[in-house]
Amino acid sequence: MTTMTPGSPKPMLDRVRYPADLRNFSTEQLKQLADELRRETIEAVSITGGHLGASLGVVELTVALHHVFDTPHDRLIWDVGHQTYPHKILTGRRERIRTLRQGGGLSGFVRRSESDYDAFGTAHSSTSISAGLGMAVARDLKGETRHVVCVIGDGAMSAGMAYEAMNNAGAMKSRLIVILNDNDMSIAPPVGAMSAYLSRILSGRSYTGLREVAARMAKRFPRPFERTAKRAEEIAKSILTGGTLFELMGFYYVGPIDGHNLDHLLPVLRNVREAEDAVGPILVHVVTQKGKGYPPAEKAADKYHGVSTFNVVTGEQARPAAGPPSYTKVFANALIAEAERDPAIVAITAAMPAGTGLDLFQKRFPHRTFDVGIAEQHAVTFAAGMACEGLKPFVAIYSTFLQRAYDQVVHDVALQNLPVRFAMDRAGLVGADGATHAGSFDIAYLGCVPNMVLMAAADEAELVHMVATAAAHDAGPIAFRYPRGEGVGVPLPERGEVLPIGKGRIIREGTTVAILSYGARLQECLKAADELAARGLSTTVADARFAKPLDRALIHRLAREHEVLITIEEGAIGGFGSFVLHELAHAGLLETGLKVRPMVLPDLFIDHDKPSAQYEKAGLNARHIVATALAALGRDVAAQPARA
Ligand SMILES: Cc1ncc(C[n+]2csc(CCOP(=O)(O)OP(=O)(O)O)c2C)c(N)n1
Repeated sequence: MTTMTPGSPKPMLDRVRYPADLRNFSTEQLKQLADELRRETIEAVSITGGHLGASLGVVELTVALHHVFDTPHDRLIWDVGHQTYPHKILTGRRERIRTLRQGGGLSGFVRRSESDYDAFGTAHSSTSISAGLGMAVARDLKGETRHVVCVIGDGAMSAGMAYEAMNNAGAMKSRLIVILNDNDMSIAPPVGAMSAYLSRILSGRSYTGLREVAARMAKRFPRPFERTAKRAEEIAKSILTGGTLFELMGFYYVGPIDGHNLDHLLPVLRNVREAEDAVGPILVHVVTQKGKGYPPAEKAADKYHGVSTFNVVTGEQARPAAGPPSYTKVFANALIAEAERDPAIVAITAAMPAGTGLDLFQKRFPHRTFDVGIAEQHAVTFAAGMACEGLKPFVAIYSTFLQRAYDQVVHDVALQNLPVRFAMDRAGLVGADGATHAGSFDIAYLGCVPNMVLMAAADEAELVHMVATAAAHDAGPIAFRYPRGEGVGVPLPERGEVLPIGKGRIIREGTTVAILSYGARLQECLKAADELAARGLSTTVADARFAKPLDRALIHRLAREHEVLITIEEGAIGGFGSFVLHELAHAGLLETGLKVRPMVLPDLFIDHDKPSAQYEKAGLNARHIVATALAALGRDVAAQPARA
């Protein structure tokens, strides 16, 4: 167990700038290095916040992989990539590790643009085996010799993509090494038959000793390797069972192995490296502990999956100052209130019960909550099936993860006009998680699908109404989006009102400039209206509420009665503003001299940073709205707005 004295010396780690520096270390030196690396990781994350638990679970594995394999020539692919802080420290990024997830600093995930050691960019899960197989095939076609190693967690292994890739790799008999990092945790406890299967393998016996693994490998591997293995280890009597599923898929299964024991890990990985040529794809089942070596993490229910900054000695995390409740919490409470009244309401999450607030719903309605694992595609079609039978499913999902289930939304839900409700959290920019987690595209990708109704909450009270509206809407699919973080502090209604479908609302009346907001930039619009008023420009502010169907009467009125019409949304081009332009064009309202200015997220992936800095970069703050209005009117503009 690591004793935590912040800033204590790390002589072995000081000798490592790149993995080449640790290749000649002895096992004892590697053990010390692992201990120091764990401390360095804890100290860094205490300053930055981030995904600590997963990183602590792979410290020894990271050291062993970089010791045994010739990275970056050998390709090391981390699934999700949230466990790579130790990998970053060992691959030339130690000096920058305290900039993790900060503006201009290191990403909290894996990025090809950040380092040659980051073989494949990740953050959304379960892609590693597919990408690794692609690299293995490229290697073979090009006549190269490198190894390809994928590290995938038991949670990530619950997604269909992982099986699609294994199915393909097994059939191709490709030379590929998959390390299954089994810590018996996803973000929440893992769910499903795969998790039960892995537990069964483990419960049948204790960790496989090195001898047993070697014996088993010797038995199955071809002659030259058999001799080496025999020399190295005496043959154990019994061949182990377990891993059958992987073997049926064409993988050679090795394990389970204690992933914190370098005496076991190193020789097994060496053997696997040498034997790979002869046996095709190999799955090494490594057992680790999330949060390993840091008592506060080991004790925490979520094993410190994601933490804010914390005190290294006590493990106490910084708490944000008490403010308005988060949108996530408001959503969960509103859904619970609706479900109290309507027994047909059920809720579905794809491995994100806490992130989506469904942990609260689950406490109240355990039998009406369904965590399907990291399986967004399945979640959507599963909900479609429920809707066929008269249930009222709410799929609570981050906008970015719904991307994965697009065909299911189109083909299984919308085309059959099934009343599935999509509660899309993390709509828009998300701060430290960065571009991979931003909800930028849902307005565009859902807005073009027939039968969909789309809403966006301007504040947390609106969100309560939208939950009620979605619950009442049985005519077809409906989706509502709301941002990450806390609400704006408006009073919450006692009970959600069912909103008239396709109707917006005027918040403030004016005559010259009209700002039509879709979603939570409304507060910035109101600030902008104040500033414009201070410059003598009378401004109307409206909240569209719906992107589909559009409130055509409202749009026509704003177009006819103002000189400038600005639309604003926290989404990419192709969304609400595009729909409004389309409407205006067909209504002949673009020929009237009206100046229309759609404001959207710029056409770039916005890196991790503080949300305020991200909005500044996106050009979606009050001052940008003001500048856009002034520019449209040909007035002097101090600040130029960012454009898509
Ligand atoms: C497609 C997708 N859905 C959901 C998530 C959110 N998510 C991030 S990590 C994680 C759990 C991963 O569990 P596991 O693979 O076991 O890794 P561990 O954190 O336990 O090391 C989830 C659900 C994601 N990154 N990608």
